[in-house]
Amino acid sequence: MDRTFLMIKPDGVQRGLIGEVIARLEAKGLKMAAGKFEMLPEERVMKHYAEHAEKPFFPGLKSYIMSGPCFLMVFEGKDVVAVTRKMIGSTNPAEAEPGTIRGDLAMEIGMNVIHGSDSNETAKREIGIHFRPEEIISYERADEKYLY
Ligand code: RTP
Ligand code: MG
Repeated sequence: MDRTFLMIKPDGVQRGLIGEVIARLEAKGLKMAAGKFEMLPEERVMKHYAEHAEKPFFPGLKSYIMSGPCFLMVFEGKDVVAVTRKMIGSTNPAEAEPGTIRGDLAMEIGMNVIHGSDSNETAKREIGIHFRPEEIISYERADEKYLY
């Protein structure tokens, strides 16, 4: 089964949107396989955002992502990376379509509620940065036949 790494960023947590975001993902037919609430240590932020380390927005991004707790998740489902990227919407919430998480719930690029892996390869890397194998749990949901 495909997996992705999703993370509700500090603005999403502080605005009380954890439940709203998880509700959308569950209602879609995706399954949570891991979840935890924590302040990200600097070492994992540097690894997670390595591709952006030299970008001008990186210092702001780093201090924002470490400014409060995040809610980190692994979700499973058929084509879960593509499906969740579509549900999340464009990086800049001003350009994100209505109906998407960013399109409905956010206003600016620096505070766009949620992160989602952008490929299967990235997902594998990001899950490895943030979760130990034993934190990812296999279990049955009552509505398993409606999950893909
Ligand atoms: P994410 O990685 O958080 O899911 O977002 P993304 O793929 O849509 O965007 P990405 O290009 O990977 O950028 C990562 C995060 O950096 C912040 N950013 N700020 N000020 C800027 O121009 C700028 N560009 C990117 C955003 O918070 C973005 O989600
Ligand atoms: Mg990205």
